[in-house]
Amino acid sequence: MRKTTMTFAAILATASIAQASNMAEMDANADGALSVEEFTAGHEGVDPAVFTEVDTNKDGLIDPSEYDAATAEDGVLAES
Ligand SMILES: [Ca+2]
Ligand SMILES: [Ca+2]
Repeated sequence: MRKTTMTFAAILATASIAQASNMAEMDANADGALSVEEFTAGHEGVDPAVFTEVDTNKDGLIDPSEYDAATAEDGVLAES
């Protein structure tokens, strides 16, 4: 019983960390921005057209502010 509770707590902790560093985890070359390859690898099954939508300044990279905007409540990547 005790072990089950501990495991559940560990899963919760891991989930909140993953949420916070989501973009950093997808940033495979650690340049602080997401290429279309990094973005589609991080969002399995995503339509590449979504990348274009998230990349609001159309420089071919998603920077943290663009990613934040996309994951905000009314953003393209908002979880429904
Ligand atoms: Ca990158
Ligand atoms: Ca951009």
